[in-house]
Amino acid sequence: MAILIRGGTVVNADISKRADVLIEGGTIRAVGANLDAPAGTETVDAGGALVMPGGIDPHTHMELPFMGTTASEDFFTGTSAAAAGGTTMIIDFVIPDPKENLLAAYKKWRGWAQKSAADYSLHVAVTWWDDSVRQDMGTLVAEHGVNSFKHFMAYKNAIMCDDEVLVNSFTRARELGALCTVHAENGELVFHLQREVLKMGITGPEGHPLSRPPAVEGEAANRAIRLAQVLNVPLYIVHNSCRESIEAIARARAEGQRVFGEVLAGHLLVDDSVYRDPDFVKAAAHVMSPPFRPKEHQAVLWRALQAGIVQTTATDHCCFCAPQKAMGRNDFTKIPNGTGGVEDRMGVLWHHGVNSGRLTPNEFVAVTSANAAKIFNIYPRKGTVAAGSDADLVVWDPKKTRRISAKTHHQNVDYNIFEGMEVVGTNAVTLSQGKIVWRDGQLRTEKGAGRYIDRPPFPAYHTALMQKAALERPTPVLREAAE
Ligand code: URQ
Ligand code: ZN
Ligand code: ZN
Repeated sequence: MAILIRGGTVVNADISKRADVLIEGGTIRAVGANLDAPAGTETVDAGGALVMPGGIDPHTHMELPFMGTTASEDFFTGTSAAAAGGTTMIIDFVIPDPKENLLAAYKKWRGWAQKSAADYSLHVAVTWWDDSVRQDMGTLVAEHGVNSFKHFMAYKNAIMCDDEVLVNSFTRARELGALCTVHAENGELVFHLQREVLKMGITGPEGHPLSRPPAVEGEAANRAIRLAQVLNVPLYIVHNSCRESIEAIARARAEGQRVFGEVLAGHLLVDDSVYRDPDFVKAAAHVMSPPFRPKEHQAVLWRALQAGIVQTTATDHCCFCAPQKAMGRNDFTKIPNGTGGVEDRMGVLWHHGVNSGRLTPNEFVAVTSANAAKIFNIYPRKGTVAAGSDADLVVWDPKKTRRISAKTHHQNVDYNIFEGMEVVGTNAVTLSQGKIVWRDGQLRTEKGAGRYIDRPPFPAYHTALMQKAALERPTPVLREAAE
C-alpha cells in the first residue's frame, strides 16, 4: 500500500524544502508538491514537522560474544530500539576469533542478523593473517557485498592486530577497493598499563581510564594513518574520543590524505567522572573503550564534527547488563567493554547539536545518515529523501520532548548512559522500507523484516590512488602498472 507523507519539510544533507513524499513498495516514488497518490494511499500528516532520512549507525555490536560473555542486545531488539529512536539501518561487525575462518565467521553472523527488524550490513574484522584470510577478503568483496574491513589495534591476546597484520590487510584491501577501518588504541600499552594499575591496588572501574589515557589512542590513530599513507589506502577511524586522535586526523586531512573519522554520541556528552561513581554498578556500566574522557575533550570532538574533520556519528552499541559487568567486580580488566545508545543517538545529537546551534538540520542529516551512506558506498539508496531511494525515513517533531531512561527505553540493557537527559526534538514516526515501524510511541517492528544491504567496493578510487603512487614514486613494478 502507498503512503503519502504530507505537509512536511524535507531535510536532506544538502537542502531543505517544503515537499510531500510518496512511498510505494518500500521505495520513495516522488518528492514534491501536488503528488498523484493512488487510491487507498495512507496519509501521514507531517504538518510542521521535518521529513529526514532515517539514521544510519555505522558502528554496533548486537549479540557480540566478547570477554567471556555475549552482548545482551540481539539483532531484533537492537534494530527495534534503533527504529524507536529514528535509526533505520545499522552496520554491525563480524569479528572472527584468531584463526577462525573469515567466511565461516561471516556466515555465522549472517545467521544471527537474520532476525533484524530493519536493514543492516556487516563490516568484517581481520583479526589474524594467513593466505586464507587474503582469499576470504576477496570472496567477501566479490560475492558478499563487504567493502570495509575492521582492525582492532587494542585487545592484546584476543583480537588485536599487530603491524604485520595491518600492513598485509591494508594492502589487500587496496587491491580489492575496500575501506580499512580501525579501533585505534595501542594494545601493548593498554596491557602494560592495566598491569601497572592493578599493581597499585586499583581494581575498580576507576582503573579503566587510567589504563587507556588519550596518548594511547593518539599513538595508534597516528600509526594507522601513517601506515595508510605509505600503503595508499583510505582509512576510517572509529570512535575517536580525544584531542589526540582528532589532531592526527586533522593533520592528515590537511595534507590531502583520505582519512575519515567517526565520533560516538556517548563521547560527545559523557565524561570520565562516571568512573569515579562509588556505586560499582554505575561506574562499571560505563566501561567501554576508548573510555569516556575528561570534559575538555568533548569540545574538541564537537568542533571536529562541525569542521568536518570527523564525518559520522555512531554509538558502538555493545550492551552488557549488571551481572555481566560484575565479572570484573574485583578486576576492572575483566569488565566486559561496551555501552548502549542506538535508541538515543538521533535525539541527543539533535538536542545538543541542532538546538545548541552547533549543527544545522542539514548537517545533522549529514552526520547521522548521509555521510555514512556515502563513505560506505550505499548512497543514494540510503541517506537521502529522494525518488528512487529506499523509504527509510523519520517524521521529526522538533518540539516534542523526551526524557531518556532505562525505565522506558527499548534497548535490552539495564542501564542508559544518557539516564535522565531531556531532549527536545524526536521522531514522531519512523518508516523502514516504506512501512511504519514507530508511531505515537508504539513500536511496530517485525522480526526478520530487515534486509542485508550489499556495499559495493570502490575500484575507481583505488586505481587512481595506485596510479598516483606509481607516478610519484615509480618503482619497476609500479611504473609498469602506470604505463
Ligand atoms: O571495541 C569495540 O568497539 C567493541 C569491542 C565494543 N566495546 C567497546 O568498549 N567499545
Ligand atoms: Zn572499538
Ligand atoms: Zn565497536
